[in-house]
Amino acid sequence: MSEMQQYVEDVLALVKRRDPDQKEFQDVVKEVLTSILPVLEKNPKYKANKILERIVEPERIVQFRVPWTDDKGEIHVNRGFRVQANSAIGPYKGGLRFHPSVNLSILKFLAFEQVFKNSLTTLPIGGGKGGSDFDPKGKSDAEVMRFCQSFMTELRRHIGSMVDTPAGDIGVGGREIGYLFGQYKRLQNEFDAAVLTGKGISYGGSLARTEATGYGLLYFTKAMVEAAGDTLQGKTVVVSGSGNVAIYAIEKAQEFGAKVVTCSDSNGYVYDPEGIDLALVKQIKEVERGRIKEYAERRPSATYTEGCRGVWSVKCDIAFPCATQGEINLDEAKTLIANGCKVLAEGANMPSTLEAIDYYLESKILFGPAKAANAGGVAVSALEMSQNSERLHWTFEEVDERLKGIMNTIFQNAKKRAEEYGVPGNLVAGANIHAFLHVADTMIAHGLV
Ligand code: NDP
Ligand code: 2IT
Repeated sequence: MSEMQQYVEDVLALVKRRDPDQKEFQDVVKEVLTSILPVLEKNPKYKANKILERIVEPERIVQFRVPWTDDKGEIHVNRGFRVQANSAIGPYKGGLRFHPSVNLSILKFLAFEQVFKNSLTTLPIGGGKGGSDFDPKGKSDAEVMRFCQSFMTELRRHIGSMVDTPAGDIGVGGREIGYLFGQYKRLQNEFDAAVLTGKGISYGGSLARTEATGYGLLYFTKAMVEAAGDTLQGKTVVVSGSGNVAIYAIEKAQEFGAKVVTCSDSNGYVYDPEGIDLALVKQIKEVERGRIKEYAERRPSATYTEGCRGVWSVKCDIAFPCATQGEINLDEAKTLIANGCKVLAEGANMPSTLEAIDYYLESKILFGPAKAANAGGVAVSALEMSQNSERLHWTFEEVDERLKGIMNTIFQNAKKRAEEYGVPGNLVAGANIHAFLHVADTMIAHGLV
């Protein structure tokens, strides 16, 4: 084992020893650190500056109590968190997740991933993530509002447009951002627009932010597929999830001439051989906040299957996991590829297990890893902050053009780095290396802080 291999092993062991129960965090650290080995070998300064030990340790973690009352007057107490992972290249930036599964391991993994993703956007944003184990499902608007107000009453001490700027993620969309912003503004007595992104257009939100992650995923995939001499036209596509990312991934895939035949939620998936009727999905998920099962009840060509993981058994050319972490394991990756899937790009964060990723790489399919492929959302969040600073609104077309440019740049940079470091086609390594160099060199420039 080389000195640098040993260094990586030692840091992975340290992470495990410090937080033995944080499986998601350990996995993401392993993915990144093992893939940047060629950089460490070439540049001993990263080891000399203890960059790995520093980068795996969030700069700050806040955990707090979130008490709120439901519509019957009953009191509930949730946990709130903000993980401020790295501010080398800009204020902490990253979403808030409201989901019963939320814990420190998941938020540390998301915050760590965000540091590298944000670096790839080329925009000046550090990395963070936060959220709560609150479950918005089945709650009234008034309950969600009271929860958001209580959550922000504490969170506001730790954020600000020059400090940390949260946005949405699972369970946090326009409604939640509105309530959070209203409470922040009231408590601070300050209209600090860029403190949150994903805002409504009427109070400083950016056009195309709602669409950005899904559209960006497709811009990235288009660049990747075209670089390999193919197109998206006529391809059969499997999508998981039916939330913000999934909906706008489906929209752009259809615009590019692909046929999307599935979408899902945590209960099950729908298969529609005629192609997903996106207006119906939007009606059910965005307007009615219903379940995807209802799609099959209203659409004669579609069938519904209980259990969301079955979606990976549907034959396709291209797969876009857009629901959550760990949704594709090795067996599911094998099924996808055995059925002819040749392109997989991640809309969700860490949807594939480490073993599944290794299998994609071995199989030489075109693989767009999450931090590169889904960076469009946070990129447009940063553009929202730019517009807030200017006190101006850009047109949808202007934001969308910039998003396209950013996604193309991310693809090109990852591709070039993979070639430069002797692993051509491996965009996992390419993206991690490109992102790491930017963050690590800046950390060194700042001295030991
Ligand atoms: P939404 O809350 O809008 O939608 C989430 C979707 O994923 C829903 O269909 C949900 O189904 C499903 N889902 C959530 N948790 C699980 C689970 N444990 N098992 C199965 N399905 C699940 O979230 P987003 O669309 O915003 O986020 C989806 C993914 O994309 C996440 O990994 C997020 O981190 C990532 N992402 C989001 C960005 C954004 O800008 N919003 C940017 C980059 C990445 P159900 O309704 O049943 O819970
Ligand atoms: O995972 C992500 O990149 C997001 N949820 C978006 C974060 C943001 O700040 O827009």
